[in-house]
Amino acid sequence: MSGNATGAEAPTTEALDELRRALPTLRLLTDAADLEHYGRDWTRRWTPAPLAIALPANIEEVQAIARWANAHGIALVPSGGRTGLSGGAVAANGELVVSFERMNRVLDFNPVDRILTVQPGIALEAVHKAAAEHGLIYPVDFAARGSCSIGGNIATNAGGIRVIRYGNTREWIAGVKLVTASGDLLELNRGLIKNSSGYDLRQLVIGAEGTLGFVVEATLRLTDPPPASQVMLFAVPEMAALMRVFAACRASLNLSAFEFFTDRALHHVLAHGAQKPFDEASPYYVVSEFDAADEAQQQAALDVFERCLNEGVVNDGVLSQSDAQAAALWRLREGITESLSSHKPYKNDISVRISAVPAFLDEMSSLLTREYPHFDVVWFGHIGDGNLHINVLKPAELADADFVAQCERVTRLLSEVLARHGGSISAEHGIGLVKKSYLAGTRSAAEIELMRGVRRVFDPRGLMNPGKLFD
Ligand code: 2HG
Ligand code: ZN
Repeated sequence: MSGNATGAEAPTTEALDELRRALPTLRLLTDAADLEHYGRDWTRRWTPAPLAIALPANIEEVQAIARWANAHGIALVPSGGRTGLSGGAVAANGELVVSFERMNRVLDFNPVDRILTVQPGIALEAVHKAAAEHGLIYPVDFAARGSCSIGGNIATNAGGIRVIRYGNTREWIAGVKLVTASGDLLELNRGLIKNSSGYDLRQLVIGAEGTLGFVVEATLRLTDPPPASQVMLFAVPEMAALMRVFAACRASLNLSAFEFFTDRALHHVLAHGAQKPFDEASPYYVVSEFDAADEAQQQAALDVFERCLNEGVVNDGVLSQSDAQAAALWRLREGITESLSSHKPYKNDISVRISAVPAFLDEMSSLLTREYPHFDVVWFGHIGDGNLHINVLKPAELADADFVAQCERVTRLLSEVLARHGGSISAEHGIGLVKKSYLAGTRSAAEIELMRGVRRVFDPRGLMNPGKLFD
């Protein structure tokens, strides 16, 4: 199509040329393959169509990009590892993608403050390694650790498999530097432990999905490594037993993870090469990890297992005897997402309070059985935090759009059940494009109006990741 046909192409081409002139060292990509690669995350519902991809090397370049975008009214989409599952990093409307891929270094470690300062494009796993070099840990962890970036973790307040002990990302962010829509640089909290000086803008930015500005540096709190641990896999005979096993584990063990999955999840992960844990199938499984540094703690785990067996809330169990065995048990849980990806799953990521889990599970399970009689529905997740993942697999013969439409109808019903149980439509993946039409089931109209107001103050023209979270 020629530039004259819509009248829209020429101004953006000129604007890009101006950006090139203003920042001659800025890396800019415009090849079709790059636009496609950087224009989307792990969701596959939208066709990427960004204007171009900028790969800044430093904060000054990000500031200059924001000023340029403001001058030309061009929207910006931040991009980290693009492992997001809510469309938060999708660029489908001629936006400039700002990839933090080149800003991926550790900048500083302070042993007295026990903080690590990093650039936003660093992978979570690289943060783990950097912390380990100093004999410490950054405790937020999940399966996408090798590819996801800290910037993305902050944008979604990522949770993962250790929340039960350590909390979500926001607990570990001691400070962020933020480039705002106007190109200003804010230093939020500066690593302080105590700072009672008004609104905590750092916390506002965490979980804002890039809509209040882009994080260009983060200061992460580190902590001591945990004692030696063991992993136990339980086979659980019925849904109602899951939270009874949790109560038994929590009462006697120092838990660092309590995760569950169903037989359908196990089926897919085994088909993907994992090792079968039990001869007999059970409808539910739990992976728990707990401190097992001495004989007393190890014995406590065996006692819990025995009690659960006697009470009939578990059928069977495996206790890891080595790191390799622990890793094999974890693979059964952590390999689920990958094992499902070829089935184009429709995903829910929902939460309720721990105390509400049993009643919510009952209602949710009747809803899903009734509404999805013919689909393969896979449940798993962080049940010890009240966070469940539901993946509905697309039958091969069904068109993508029809499948999504059917699942959206059920999500609306699910959102009503969640509202009745005081839950959230997004526990840890963010709202992005995927869940914005359900936000009103989780947040009140007054809250959403205030959020919009905050957004207007930070970004009056709505150029920072527009269309994500809300319109
Ligand atoms: C997990 O807990 C991730 O494994 C991904 O949050 C969940 O694929 C999903 O639905
Ligand atoms: Zn998860």
